[in-house]
Amino acid sequence: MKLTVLSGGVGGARFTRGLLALLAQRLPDGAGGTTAQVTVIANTGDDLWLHGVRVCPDLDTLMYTLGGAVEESQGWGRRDESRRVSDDLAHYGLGWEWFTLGDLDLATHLARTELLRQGLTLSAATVHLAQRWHLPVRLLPMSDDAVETHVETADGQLVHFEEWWVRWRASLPARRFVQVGLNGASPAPGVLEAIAEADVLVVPPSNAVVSVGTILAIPGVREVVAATGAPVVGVSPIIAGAPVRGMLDTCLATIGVAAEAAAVARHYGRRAQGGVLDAWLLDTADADAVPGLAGEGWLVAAAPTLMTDVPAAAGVAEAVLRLVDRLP
Ligand code: FO1
Repeated sequence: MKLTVLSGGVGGARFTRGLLALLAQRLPDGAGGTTAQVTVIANTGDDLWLHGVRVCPDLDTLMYTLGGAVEESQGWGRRDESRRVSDDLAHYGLGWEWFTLGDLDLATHLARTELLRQGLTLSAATVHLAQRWHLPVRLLPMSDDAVETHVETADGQLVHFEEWWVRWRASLPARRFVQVGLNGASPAPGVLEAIAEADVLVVPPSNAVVSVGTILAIPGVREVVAATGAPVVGVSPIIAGAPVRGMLDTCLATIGVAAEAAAVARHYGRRAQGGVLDAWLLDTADADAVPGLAGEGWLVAAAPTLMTDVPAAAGVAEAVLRLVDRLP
């Protein structure tokens, strides 16, 4: 069984970790894992250069989470982290106090940058880094070309998404999101095949605008999602009118979409109507939206979707597979 997940950072990583736990029960490989093949296509629009190294927040969150090294209280970064290097860099007046690299995290960025400078693509560098973590998934960047999400602020300035998100906590009024480099970008090797040849394609509760939205914006990706033989199931990133973490509501408002589970479904759209989804899973807190969506032709279900721990995330994955079973 081949499953493909389009993922941003924390939400997609936690969902995928739950999916793997469920698959290990349902399709065990006898060694605690699963015979199912899971491919994760990661958003790289948050990537940035800092201190001369290439930082890939979503790839790293996925790698650390699925590799068992993530700082669970944050959902990103390494466990048992220290900050000796970034503290000392500050004495040189370099870097930002609002976005710092831990010492262990820095090893990842140094390794990635070394591999890139040897001429490896981001995909090849990611394969190399992932081997150390014995990842139970194939981890693909959405593209080997640099695509960076920026925010156009009210005064027409472009601010890198990470600055807008981390430094300003999305408080700078945003006119729109701009994926710098998008037009010349191609899907990374294996991305289109992973979508076209999947038995199940999942859009997890990642940021629908700047994470999943950016992956779908890579030339050629949306068309393959629309055409894949795989059922495409989405999980709402909004619960009871609010994002579980971060400022997705502000991102949605920027593109004129309400911070409601049903509104995000409609934003993605049903494939029968030129959208990208076949089914939508929302939280029990939003069960009142089910009849309306069903009346529009959606296959929709309500289930607990808060991924507080791995069993809870496995429950979300189970609800997704139950929706897959209900598709014609
Ligand atoms: N988030 C923060 O709120 N503060 C930070 O200093 C910070 C540093 C950082 C370094 C590397 C990295 O991969 C992620 C980091 N993040 C930090 C998290 C980052 O903002 C999130 O992973 C992205 O928002 C995901 O899109």
